[in-house]
Amino acid sequence: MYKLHCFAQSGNSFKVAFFLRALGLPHELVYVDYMHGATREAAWRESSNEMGEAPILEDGARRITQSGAILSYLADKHGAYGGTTPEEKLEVLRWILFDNHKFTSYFASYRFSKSFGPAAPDPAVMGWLKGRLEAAYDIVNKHLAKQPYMVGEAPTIADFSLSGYVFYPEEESGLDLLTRYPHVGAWAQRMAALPGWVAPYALMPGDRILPKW
Ligand SMILES: N[C@@H](CCC(=O)N[C@@H](CS)C(=O)NCC(=O)O)C(=O)O
Repeated sequence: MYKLHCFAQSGNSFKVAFFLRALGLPHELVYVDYMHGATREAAWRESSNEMGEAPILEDGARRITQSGAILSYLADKHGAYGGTTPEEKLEVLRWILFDNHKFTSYFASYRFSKSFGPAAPDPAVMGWLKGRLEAAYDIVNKHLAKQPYMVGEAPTIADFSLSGYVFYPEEESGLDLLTRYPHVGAWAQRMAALPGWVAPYALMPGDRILPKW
C-alpha cells in the first residue's frame, strides 16, 4: 500500500493525493506537521526528505519526493496518464517543469505569504509575485483556449500537476483567477469531474487555517 506524506494546505501534495485517487490505488495519507516546522527539523530531513518538502511517496522501501517525479513514477508504473507517444511524454515533462517553476510556484508563494506567513506580507514582494503568477496563468489560459487538457485531448499527469492549487478557497489568495482566466476555470471544472476528485481540505490531513493577513 502506498503512503503519501502530506498536509491539508499543500497543493503540491494534493497533486499526488488526487492522482492516487484517480488511479483508484489503495493508499494511506500520513500527516506532516509543516505548520509547526516538521520539514525544517534536521532529523526529519535525514529520515524523510533532504529537500525539506512534502509530498513524499512511500512505495515499500522506496521513498520518492518532488510531485513531478512522483506523478511520473506512478504514471509509468500503472501505465496511465503519462502520455501515449514519445512526443506526448516530452510535452508532459515540459508542462510539469513549467508548472513547478512558474504556475504552481509563484501562486503558492503568493498564497502562503498572504494567508499563512509568520508576518504581514511585504507589498513590494507581493506585487512582484502577483505579476509573475498572472503571467503564468495567462500562458496556461492561452494554451487551454486551444485544447481541453494541457497535452492533447485527454488528461495527463501534466494536468494533475497544474491542478495542485486551483481548488483551494479563493479567499486564501484573494485573487479570482478562475474567473479572470476562463479557460483555466473551465479546465479546473473538467479536472474536478475526473474520478476520485475531492476538494483538498476534505482530502488531506490537518486542520484548515483561516487566512491570517
Ligand atoms: N517542487 C516541489 C515543491 C514542494 C514544496 O514546495 N512543498 C512545500 C509544501 S506545499 C514544502 O514542503 N515546503 C517546505 C519549505 O519550502 O520549507 C514538489 O512539487 O514536490
